[in-house]
Amino acid sequence: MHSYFDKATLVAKLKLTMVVSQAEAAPRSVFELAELAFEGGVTALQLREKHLGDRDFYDLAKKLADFCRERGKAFIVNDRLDLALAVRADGVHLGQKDLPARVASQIMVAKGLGPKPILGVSVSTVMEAMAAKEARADYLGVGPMVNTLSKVGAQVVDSGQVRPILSTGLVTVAIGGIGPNNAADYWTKGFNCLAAISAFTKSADPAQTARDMMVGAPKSIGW
Ligand code: TZP
Ligand code: MG
Repeated sequence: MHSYFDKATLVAKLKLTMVVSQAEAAPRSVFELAELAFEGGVTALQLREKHLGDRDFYDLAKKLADFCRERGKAFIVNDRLDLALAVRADGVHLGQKDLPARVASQIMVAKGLGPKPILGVSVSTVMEAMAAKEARADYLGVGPMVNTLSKVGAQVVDSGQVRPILSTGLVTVAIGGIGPNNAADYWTKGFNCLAAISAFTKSADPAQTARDMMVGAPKSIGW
């Protein structure tokens, strides 16, 4: 564990994460959608914008960071360590093609940046999971668990990789094709946290979706 938080606290923070962009949230705003999802028990918001200019990204991230802080929810920025630091987000989430996690860790512990923010890394194999651990990641975003329109073309996690990935000892967040109908399966498999895009963005009642996805979640992490 390398972030400011211990494992149990990190699990509580990321327990049910809504990942979202403005386009995916439409016709709602990200703020409207987040308010509904938070009401149902979503604990964290990850902003995942792929096509915004830097200034627009910064302005949105800054507002969302304040919005989440006021509501006691974690705020994670996808892809952009610089913007995560600039808006004092709780953390950054990096993929296999983003800034290497090892480099992000070095930057984050550099003098003057305060407590190290949470570092999450997307993985789909145990090799990637081991490398993320070596690079001092705090949690693993494991997915896609099944094919999903939200990340077309991504390699689905082989079922045989799940157990060894869970054994790395890092906090695990399952993602990809997860919603109210199958969330309980992932709690049963032993993931600490779940994350989703379309389950929330396409829901007529995101608060109820969040409640439904929490059914079967373990009360404690058993560490
Ligand atoms: N990383 C792995 S799968 C995925 C991301 C960002 C997309 C998840 O979207 P959905 O709609 O919850 O399947
Ligand atoms: Mg990325």
